[in-house]
Amino acid sequence: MKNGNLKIAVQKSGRLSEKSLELIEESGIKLTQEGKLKLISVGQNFPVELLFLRDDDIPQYVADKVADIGIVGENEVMEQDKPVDIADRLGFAKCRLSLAIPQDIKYNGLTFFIGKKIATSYPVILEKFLKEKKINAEIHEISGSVEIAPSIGLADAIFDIVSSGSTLISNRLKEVEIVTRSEAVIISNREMTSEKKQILEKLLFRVHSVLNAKNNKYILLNAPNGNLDKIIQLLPGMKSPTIMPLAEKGWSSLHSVVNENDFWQIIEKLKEYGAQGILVIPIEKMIV
Ligand code: PRT
Ligand code: ZN
Repeated sequence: MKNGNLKIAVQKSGRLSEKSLELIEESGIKLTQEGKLKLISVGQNFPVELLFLRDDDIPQYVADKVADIGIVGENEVMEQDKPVDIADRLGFAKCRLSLAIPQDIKYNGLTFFIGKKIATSYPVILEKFLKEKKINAEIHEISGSVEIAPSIGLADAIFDIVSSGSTLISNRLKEVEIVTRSEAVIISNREMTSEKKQILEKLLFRVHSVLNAKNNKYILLNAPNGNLDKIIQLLPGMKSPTIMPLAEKGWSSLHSVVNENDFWQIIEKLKEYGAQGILVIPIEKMIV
């Protein structure tokens, strides 16, 4: 183990673990062990070392330089408020932190919460929000199963992570206010050596090319020459689309890159403009 390795804290087991390791591996980094059973894993072809920890501990460990960077939910970063920087947003483990109340109780705005008891595992985020909104409520901190608090008479409302919303529904609760949103982020220590900063930059470059590739698709199609102009407008690509004449007169083959978000809309238009033989191919890496 070299001292100069960039130490990356990742969640040992939980919602972030698999995607965190996948991202590192897709960035071309080969790790020594099948991570999960071990406490540490080392990059064989890139100077990193992975530390497997509980997600709650990651912001503190990064602030204390036990790890140089970490992959963690933004909610933990906000809650713990440690002196770390957010180096990148990763687009997975997306969720929201919301206030919810029993389904059968009428809700008419934030003033509902005045004088009420709210159960949560995120007291810091909630307190900040209530203060900002000048709502005086009682925060009851509990560490797990927050969603059952109203039904057992422990609280009038809850403040918790919501993703699909099914946990709320099965506990007869309704989401009434979205306080903030969260996704997995890379956090970094604020006093890294220039050597480590360089490794981080290289890593972030790779991570971007993986994330860009996930968000884009390579598209090939045949188009009637009469509509090429309109189709080019639709498919700007990375610079502009590649166009090659087909053996069949009056037709061209066109290659480009499209963003996942606009994908179906673009396909519908392409069909309208007479495109045929449309092939869509995943991209493994995308360097922009
Ligand atoms: O053991 P360790 O402390 O490491 O893990 P943990 O149990 O504290 O965390 P884990 O693995 O459950 O979650 C890690 C991170 O994933 C969180 O900090 C969030 O950033 C993110 N995340 C994304 C979620 C969810 N979605 C999520 N749905 N974390 C928790 N949930 C829970 C939520 O608490 C609620 O009980 O799922 C339930 C709601 O889900 P829906 O789909 O029913 O709405
Ligand atoms: Zn945790």
